[in-house]
Amino acid sequence: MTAPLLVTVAPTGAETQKSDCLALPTTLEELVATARECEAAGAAMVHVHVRDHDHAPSLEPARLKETVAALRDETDLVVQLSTGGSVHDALEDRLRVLDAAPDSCSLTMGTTNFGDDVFLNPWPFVVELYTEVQERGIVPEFELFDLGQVHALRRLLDAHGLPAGGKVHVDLVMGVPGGMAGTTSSLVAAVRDLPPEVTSWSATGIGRSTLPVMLAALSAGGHLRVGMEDVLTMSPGVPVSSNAQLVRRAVAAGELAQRTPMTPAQAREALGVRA
Ligand code: KMH
Ligand code: ZN
Repeated sequence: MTAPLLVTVAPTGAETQKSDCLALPTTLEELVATARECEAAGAAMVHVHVRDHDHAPSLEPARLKETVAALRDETDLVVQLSTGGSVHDALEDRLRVLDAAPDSCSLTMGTTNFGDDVFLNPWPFVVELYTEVQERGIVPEFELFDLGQVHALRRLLDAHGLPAGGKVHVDLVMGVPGGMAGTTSSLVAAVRDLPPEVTSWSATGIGRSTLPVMLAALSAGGHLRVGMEDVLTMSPGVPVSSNAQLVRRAVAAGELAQRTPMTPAQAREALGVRA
């Protein structure tokens, strides 16, 4: 086996209704159980969106803190909170996510059409979020939904320097209706133009682009994000039964590419997350 493979699981997201998918982990108990199963299956990081008692997306500070604490108690996973929230969340609520002091947080590099909605990330918000994470020692994962955001990352790093921990990790989120296509050619174009400061990158393909993006990322030496935030079927008409099923498939694909899953400790080191 050669280069270790970071597998991140995004178990819940903010755009799928529990009523449309009962296997979606929306309670704290379900989330923790999922995280434990995914860790056992080879995930090293969890990308977290929380839900309220009605299973609706929530950025309530106490709920976020409780979730970070529970995931730290019950797993060794690197805990990454979403600052993207849902397409309906206010920017100030998304900034307040940092008060829950996760190991890592997502940080999207620009505004993207998101189906019929808009995922809003104006430049001043991106800069404010980045400045805050630098000050608080939270390691960002730069989420790139579009090729223009590759260049926005270059602009950010040029103007504001490196994140805490000195590493720069990127996740290409591909195949969102409104963003870059989930294809090998888009992945190659994005990876080719990543700024030189980037130390690691992963990719995830939404919906039917999941497998093409996974295979393209592995062949290009990247890492993987998988999970029910991004895809709800294993193949056309076959629903995903659990997040661990998706992690197991990613680990198996990694093994074919002679990549061993990173442990959470290896992931901390690779991402510059403090122990
Ligand atoms: N729910 C999407 C609009 C992130 O977590 O940072 C945004 C999202 C990205 O999921
Ligand atoms: Zn997310």
